[in-house]
Amino acid sequence: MFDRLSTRLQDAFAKLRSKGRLSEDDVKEALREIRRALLDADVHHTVAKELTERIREQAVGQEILQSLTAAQQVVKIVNDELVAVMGGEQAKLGRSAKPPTVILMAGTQGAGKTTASAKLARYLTETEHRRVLLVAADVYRPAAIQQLEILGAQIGVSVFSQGTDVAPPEIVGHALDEARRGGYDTVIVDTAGRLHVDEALMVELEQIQAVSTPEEILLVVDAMTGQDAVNVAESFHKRFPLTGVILTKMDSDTRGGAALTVRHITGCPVKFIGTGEKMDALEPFYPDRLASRILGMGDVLTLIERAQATIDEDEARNLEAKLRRNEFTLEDFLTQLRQVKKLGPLDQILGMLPGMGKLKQLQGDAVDDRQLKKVEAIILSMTRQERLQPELVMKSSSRRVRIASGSGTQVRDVNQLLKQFDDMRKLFKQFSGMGKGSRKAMSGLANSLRSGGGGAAFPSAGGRNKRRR
Ligand SMILES: Nc1nc2c(ncn2[C@@H]2O[C@H](COP(=O)(O)OP(=O)(O)OP(=O)(O)O)[C@@H](O)[C@H]2O)c(=O)[nH]1
Ligand SMILES: [Mg+2]
Repeated sequence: MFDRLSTRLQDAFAKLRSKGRLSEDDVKEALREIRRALLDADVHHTVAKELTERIREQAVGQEILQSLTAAQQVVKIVNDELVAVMGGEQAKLGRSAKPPTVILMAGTQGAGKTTASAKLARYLTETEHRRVLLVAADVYRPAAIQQLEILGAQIGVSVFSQGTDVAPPEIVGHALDEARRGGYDTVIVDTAGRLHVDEALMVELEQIQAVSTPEEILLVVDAMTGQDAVNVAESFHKRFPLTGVILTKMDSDTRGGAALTVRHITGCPVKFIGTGEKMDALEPFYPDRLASRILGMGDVLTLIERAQATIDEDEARNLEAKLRRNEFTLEDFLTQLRQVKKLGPLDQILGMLPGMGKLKQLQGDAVDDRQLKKVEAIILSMTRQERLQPELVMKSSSRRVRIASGSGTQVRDVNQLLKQFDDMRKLFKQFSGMGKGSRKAMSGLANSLRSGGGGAAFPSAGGRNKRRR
């Protein structure tokens, strides 16, 4: 997400920083680079122009140019402007005074409506303890209802459906009755997608709106389609009073333009982003955190929240105690590794740490699932005694040969794992403090990742310095 934009902006800032006191020309040149980087990230040209213009107005003032921290101040201005263009504050979902709160999901074909409906149901259930009823109102695409039912079952949320013979507005009416009867406080309506924003779709959405007076009408758009996503949002919003946008597929190779532009062009806030196919891959959209990710300042807050949600605190505390007593074994190592994996793909995690952008590119695929399996295989090929006392393996080459052949790996993989086990002890020591939300632990983690070469702590399949893509 935003890799290229991020790299280019940071390069522009690095150039500024190297100059000490800045001249007006230095700033202008940096602005040209910033503007080019934005356009290249598929940011709408009027937005790129306005953004750089506003930055220029603030940055070329005499006070800044004469100050010794000019470059830093320019970065701060860019940061603030990025936050502003993305809408400033995080936009929360409303709740109607008279329950149930209805959330209507709309969008073009394949944008990710059904997936986002289910993810949102899960999110609201888990974070706000809402009682959610999902409604299958796509009666056109074969298997659309079944898709929602499968997802609902997966996340433990009820799905209301009436087959394909009842008209969607009627289904929604019945679903509301059901919600009132069943004590559901939130109803999420998954609707059909159309190829284009066409009249039939709009009429149907209007009918659904009339029977359900939704609190939220969320447009789901595919971030990968860049400017198209923005155009879809614009034409939708002209015709229909959207209350928010969900940008999906932010995990794929999107250049980020849509995230930076939608709000400014449509006036409609982005409320969530989808970052993967799994049900937990939905994040509230925080302009400030995203700006800070783009500028390479990390997003420690999101990482901490994710850690709190996924890391088992008791387990973490237990491991932390073991570390303190120096009783950390390869078995614990494996447990920890599995916990870290739960946080998400490593490159995503690294992207949230300050200053990790560059390292991330080097380490991109150092820790994929294959790697985890390899480490698991090696550790599981050891005897329990060996796992508890890695020194036994370190001292004996015959043990290492046996373990390598038992796990289908090379002796050097085993060596590498052992050699790096010590680094990991330090790393995980800081990591396990994270469950309590300590920022200090996070910066410690960032440091040890940096000094220890980050994902290099894991054995790498095809050479550690291989670049991704
Ligand atoms: N990588 C990634 N894939 C996603 C994301 N959201 C949805 N998808 C995938 O996109 C595809 C389409 O998603 P759906 O939820 O079926 O889209 P839809 O808008 O309901 O599609 P129609 O009902 O046919 O209009 C599926 O394969 C999803 O797994 C996301 O955030 N990241
Ligand atoms: Mg669908």
